[in-house]
Amino acid sequence: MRTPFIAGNWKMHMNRAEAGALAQAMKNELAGVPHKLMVAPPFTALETVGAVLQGSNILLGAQNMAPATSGAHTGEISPLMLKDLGVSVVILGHSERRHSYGESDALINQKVHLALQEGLEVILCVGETLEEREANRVDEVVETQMREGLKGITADQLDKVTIAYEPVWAIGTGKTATPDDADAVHKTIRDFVATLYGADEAGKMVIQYGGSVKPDNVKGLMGRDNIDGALVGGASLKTETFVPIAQFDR
Ligand code: G2H
Repeated sequence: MRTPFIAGNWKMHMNRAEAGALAQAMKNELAGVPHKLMVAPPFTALETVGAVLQGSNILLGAQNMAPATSGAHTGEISPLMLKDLGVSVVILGHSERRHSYGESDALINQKVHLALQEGLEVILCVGETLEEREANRVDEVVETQMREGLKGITADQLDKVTIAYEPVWAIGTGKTATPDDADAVHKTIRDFVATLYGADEAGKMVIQYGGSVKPDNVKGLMGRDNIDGALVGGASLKTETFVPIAQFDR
């Protein structure tokens, strides 16, 4: 059985006081939830949120990291700096990084290697644009992102990797893939993990869905065989919406 994994991606929202207050409310309301939980505040609030989450069942995540541990990388954040702040999970290859900041599969692969080497867990995001979906290229796109993103990663290392399927057309748009649409791509992803690493690893792989997950669609999505969790953006910014998502029950 795969443990459901619900993660909040706070993106570029909230100052330290707001983030700390939200983390405190989530810590209180989500104590005892049996799923794996994580929130990824902006870098500037990591220390504050990390301090609040001490002793809670919510992991501290980061939204990105540099492909290097130190040096002349103006504006970047090293995995060592993230670990120093208590971060244990890093989101890599989010579509906003790929599409707004030009991150390539090769760069994302470098980051995946370094994060795992440094003992961080990775959420590797994959997903197609609307144009790619309309051209019937969904499988090809997610398979390429996975093959290239995971290049050189061993089966042993894969235990620390979660895949997040985020169709770009469903991100922050209010459009959600139907449970059928999402489950079909999740199955493609799982089958592809089997091709790369074998059936055992594929069976263990936690695959999150991301893209306008809300309290009223979470149950339908999580009820599907290949959907093991969610990477939640907009709805992770309020307890009223994140708490019911995180508490979902199949
Ligand atoms: C997809 C998701 C979280 P939202 O980016 O990563 O955001 O739930 O706002 O679509």
